[in-house]
Amino acid sequence: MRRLLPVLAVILSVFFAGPAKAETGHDLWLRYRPIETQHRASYAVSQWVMPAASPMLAAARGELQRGLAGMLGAAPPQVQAVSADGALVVGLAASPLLAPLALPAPGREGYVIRAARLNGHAVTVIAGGDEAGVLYGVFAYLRQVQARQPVADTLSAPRNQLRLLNHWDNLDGTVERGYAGASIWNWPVLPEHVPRLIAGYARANASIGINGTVLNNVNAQAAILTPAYIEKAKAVADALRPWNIRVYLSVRWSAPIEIGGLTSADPLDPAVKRWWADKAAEIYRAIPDFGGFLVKANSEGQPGPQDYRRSHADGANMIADVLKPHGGIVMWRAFVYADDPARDRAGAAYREFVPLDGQFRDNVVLQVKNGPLDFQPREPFSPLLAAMPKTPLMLELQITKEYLGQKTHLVYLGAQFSEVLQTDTFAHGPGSTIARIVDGSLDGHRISGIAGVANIGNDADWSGSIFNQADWYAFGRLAWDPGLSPRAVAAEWAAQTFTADPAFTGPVTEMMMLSREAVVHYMTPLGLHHIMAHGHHMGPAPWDAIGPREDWKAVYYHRATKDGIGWDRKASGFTAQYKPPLAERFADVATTPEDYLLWFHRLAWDHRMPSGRTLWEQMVARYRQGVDEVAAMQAGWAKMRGFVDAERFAQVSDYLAIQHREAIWWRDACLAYFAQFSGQPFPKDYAPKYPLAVYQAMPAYASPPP
Ligand code: GCW
Repeated sequence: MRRLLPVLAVILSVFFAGPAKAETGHDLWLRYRPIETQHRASYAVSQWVMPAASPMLAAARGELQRGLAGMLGAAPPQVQAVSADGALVVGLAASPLLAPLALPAPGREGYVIRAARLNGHAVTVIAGGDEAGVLYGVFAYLRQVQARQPVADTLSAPRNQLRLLNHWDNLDGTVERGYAGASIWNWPVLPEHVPRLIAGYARANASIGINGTVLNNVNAQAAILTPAYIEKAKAVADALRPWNIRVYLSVRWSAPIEIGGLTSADPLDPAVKRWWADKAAEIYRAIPDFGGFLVKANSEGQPGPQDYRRSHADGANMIADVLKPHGGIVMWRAFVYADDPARDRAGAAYREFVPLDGQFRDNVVLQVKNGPLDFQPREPFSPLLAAMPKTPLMLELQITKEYLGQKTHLVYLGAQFSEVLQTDTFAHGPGSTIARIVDGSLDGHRISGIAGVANIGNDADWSGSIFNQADWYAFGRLAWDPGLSPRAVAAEWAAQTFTADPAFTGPVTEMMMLSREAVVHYMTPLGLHHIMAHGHHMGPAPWDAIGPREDWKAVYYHRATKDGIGWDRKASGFTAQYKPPLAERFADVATTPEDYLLWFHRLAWDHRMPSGRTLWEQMVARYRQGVDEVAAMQAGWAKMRGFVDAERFAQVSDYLAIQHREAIWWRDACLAYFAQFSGQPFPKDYAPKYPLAVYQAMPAYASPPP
C-alpha cells in the first residue's frame, strides 16, 4: 500500500487539478492561473488597499481580489492604510489616498500604474482618472501579471471614446452571421431573470476596454422599442453598468408606423418627430445613461427617410434632435448601395454621403465599414473615410467571420484590424491614417469611435472557437489603442489564454500572424473579392450568377472571360474617389499593390507579373500557397500539445483540419472555375482533384473530400 500511495497521489492530482477539468474555454483570457515559482518574487503583494464606494469600484475590487487569489494562491490581506513594503494601492487619482503622490493626470477612463512610496513604504499604485479608469487600471495590472510581463509604469487613456460591440442579435434568439450559438440576451427570461452569462460578458468586455454595446441587429425589428423590450433592455443595462458598459439599440425606421399607429415615418412630419421624442424620453426614464440609436436605413431593403424623398441627413438629424436633450447620439450607417448597380456598387456609399458632409447635427456619427464593399478577406479602404472631414466617422469592423471561414477557420483578425487602422488615406496629406480619422484627431471631432460586429453567442467558449476569442480580444485592445502592434496583442492574448511560456507564445503568435495572409491566399488572392457562395457566404462559388440583384452575384465582381479577369475601376470612376496620390496609384497597374490588383484592374490572363509569372500562374501559386500555409499552421500547432489542455488542444487541431480541407476546396474550386477562361495549363505537379461540376454541385456547408 505504501508503494501505491505516490501513484494514488498522482492519479488524484491529475483528477482534481487542471488537466482533468473539462476545459471549454469559457474562462477566456481571464484565467488567473497560479504564478510559477520562478516568477513569484516579481509579483509579490504583501497587502492591498482599495476603497470601493460605488458599484463600479466594487466590481474592480472584486476582480482584483479574484485575480490576486488565483495567481498568488490566496489574496493577500486587504488593509485600510499601507503598513508594509510591497503593497498594492488602488483608487481614484484625485482621492485623498493618492493625491499626495501627484501622479500624472490619467484623464477620462485613463489610468496610471506606477511604483511609488507611500507612508515610507514601497508600493505599486493603480490610479484611475475616474471610476472607469480604476476598473481599466485593475484589468491592465492583472493583464501584465497574467502575461508574466514586468509590471511597468504605465499611463494610458483610450484613443477612441466609443468602443462598441454591435450585436446582430434578433429578438427570436438567432444571430445574423453568428457562428457561436444563440443570442446571449435570452430575451424571454428578461427582465425578471438576468442570466449570469450577461455579467460574465460585461466583465470580459471591461477587461479589454469595451464601453458600449448595441443589443440588437441593425436589420432591426420595431418591437425592440415596445415597453416590454425597453424593460428587458433596462435589465441588461443594469447588469452592464458596473462594468462601464452602456446600452444602445438599433432602430427600425418605420417603427412609428409599425408600433406607433402612425401612417408615415417621414422625418419632417411633426407627428413622427413627436413619436420619436416620446420614445426617447420613455427609454431614458428606464435607462438614464442610455447611449443612443444605431440606424441602418435605405439599405438592403430596410426602410428609411428616402422612402419619403428625404436625405440621410434629414433622417439622422431628426433622430439626433430628439436624443440631444438626453445626451444621446445617433450612429447612422453608411453601408448603403441603393443606387444602380450598373454604376459599381463599390462607389455607392461615397456617392450618397459625400454631398451631405457638413449637414449633420453634432451628435450624429456616420458608421463606415472598413472596406467599400463588405468585410471581404482583404479590401482597399473605403474612400468615404477620407472624404467627410466635417463629419465624425466611426469605423465598423466585423469580428464575426462572415466571409472568413465562419466558425472554424483560424484567422487572426487583429492583424486585419491593425492593417486597416494604420492605412494612410492621405485625406490631408501623408499621415492621415484611418486611426486618426476615427479617433477624431485629424479633423478635430468631439465624437470618436470604433464598432465591431460581435462574434459572441451562448456557445461554451463564447465565440465559436478558442481562437475566435482572440479576435474579440484584439478588437477591444485596438479600439483602446490603435497603435498597439497586432503581434504584441496576439502574444498577450495567447499568454493569458494558454501559457506565457515563450516557447509557446512565440510560435503561436507567428501562426496567428500568418493566418491573416493565408486566408486571403486560399480564398481571394490578387484582389479578388465577393466570390463566395450566395446567401450564407460559406465556401467558394465564383460561378454564382443567381439572385435578384446583379451586385449580389460573384460574376459581377470578378468578370472573368477568356479575355481577362478583374474590374477596371478607373473606368468605373471608383479610383477617383481616393485622394492623391492614391487615386493615381490605384489607377495604374504598375503601382497597384498585388493585394488589390484585380480589385482595381482588368487584366489579360497572360499579363506579366513582377515575379515573371503570368497572371494565371501567379493566381495558381497564391492559391497553393494559402493551402500550404494552413498546413504549416497545422504542423506548428501539433508541436504545442505539451502546453495546452487536451480539450482546447483538440478543438484547435480539429478546426485546423477543417480549415485545411476547406482551403483545398477554395483553391481547387476557384482554380477549376477560372481555368476555363485562362487558356493556360495547370503546373505539372498540380490540378484540382475533381472536375468543376463536382464543386458546383456541392450542397451548402459541404465540401468535397480532399
Ligand atoms: O454583409 C452584409 C451581411 C448582412 C448584414 C449587412 C449589413 C446585418 O451579409 O447580413 O446585415 O451586411 O452590414 O447591414
